[in-house]
Amino acid sequence: EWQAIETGIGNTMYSGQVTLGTAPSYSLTDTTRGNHKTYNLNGGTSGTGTLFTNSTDTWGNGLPSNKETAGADAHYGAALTWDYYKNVHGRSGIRGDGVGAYSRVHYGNAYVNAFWSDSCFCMTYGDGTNNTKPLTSIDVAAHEMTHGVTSNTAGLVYSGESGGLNEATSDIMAAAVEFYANNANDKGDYLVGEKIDIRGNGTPLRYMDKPSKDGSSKDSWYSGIGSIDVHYSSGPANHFFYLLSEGSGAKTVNGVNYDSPTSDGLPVTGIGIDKARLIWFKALTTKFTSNTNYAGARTGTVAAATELYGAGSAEVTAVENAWAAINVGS
Ligand code: ASN
Ligand code: ZN
Repeated sequence: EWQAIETGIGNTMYSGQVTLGTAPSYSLTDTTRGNHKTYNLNGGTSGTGTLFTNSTDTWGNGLPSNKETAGADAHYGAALTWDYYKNVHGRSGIRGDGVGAYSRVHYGNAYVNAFWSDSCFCMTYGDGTNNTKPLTSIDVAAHEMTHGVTSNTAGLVYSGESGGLNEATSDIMAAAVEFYANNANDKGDYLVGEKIDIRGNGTPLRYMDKPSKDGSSKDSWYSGIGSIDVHYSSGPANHFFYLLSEGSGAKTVNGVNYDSPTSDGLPVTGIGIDKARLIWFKALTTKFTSNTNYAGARTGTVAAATELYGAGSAEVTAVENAWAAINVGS
C-alpha cells in the first residue's frame, strides 16, 4: 500500500527540534522506517492507546506537560535506532525483515521505567517521577529497541552471566546510537540515562568507563557475578566496550571526562567506537548463543575481530587486552 512520505517537526524534551517521519495528515507513522508508529497510552497500561494524530505536522513543545512531547522523543529515538542498525550494520529493523516495531508513551502514572516486550514487538515508556521526566531519551530508546535485536539474534537468556551480557548489549548499542545520532542537545557519551535524571540529582543511571561509579555495578568479572542483578552484572561488559573503544586512563570525549581503570593494571589502547561496535554486533549476531557467558563473549568477540580485521591485527590484540583488563583471561 502506497503512503506519502511526510517530514514533521518534533519539539522534543531531550533532543531539541528534530525532523520526524510522519504520514498524512498527520500521524506519527514513519513510512520510511517500517511504518514505525508511536501511540499515546494516556496513563493506561495495556493495549496500544491511540495513535498520535494532529492537524499540523508539528509535534510537542519541549515540555512534558504537552502529551506530544514524549511522543516526539520516542518517535525520534526509534528512527535514529532504525537508521543506525540499517546504515551501520545493514540490519533492516529489529528482526531484520524491514518491519517496524511500535512505541507507546505515557504508560501508567509516574512510572519510572521503560521496557521492550517481545509479545507486542514494542517499546513502552513511563513518564518518570511526578510525570515530568519521561524515559524517552535517545539512549533509553536505543537500549530498549536493542533488547528486541538481542532477542531475535543471540537470544541471551535474561539471567546469570548471559543476562548481564544481554543488558550490556543494550547499553553498548545505546552508546553507539547516541554517537551515530550526533544530536547537538545529546552528544554521544558512555553514560546511560544521563538525560532523564532518574536519580533526581542529575547523575546518570550507569557509567561505562567505570561501572562501579553507580554504587552497584561491577567493574570486572568475578566468579559469582552471575547471581547479581543483570543491570549490575552488565558492568564488566560495558567496561570492556569502553576500554576497547577509548582505551584506559583519563580521557575527555564530547566534553565528558572519563577515567577507566584496568583490573590487571596494564594499559589498553582503544580502537575507536566505530570498530568496537562492529565487533560487538558481529559477535552478537554470529557467535553468541542464548547461554553465552563472559568467557564465551571473549571467545566470540576475538573470533569476530579476527574475521573483520585479521589474525594478529591490532584490533584483535585490543579485544584480548580489554577482556584481560576486566579479568576475563584466555
Ligand atoms: N528498563 C529496563 C531494561 O530495559 C527494564 C528491565 O528491567 N528489563 O533493562
Ligand atoms: Zn535493559
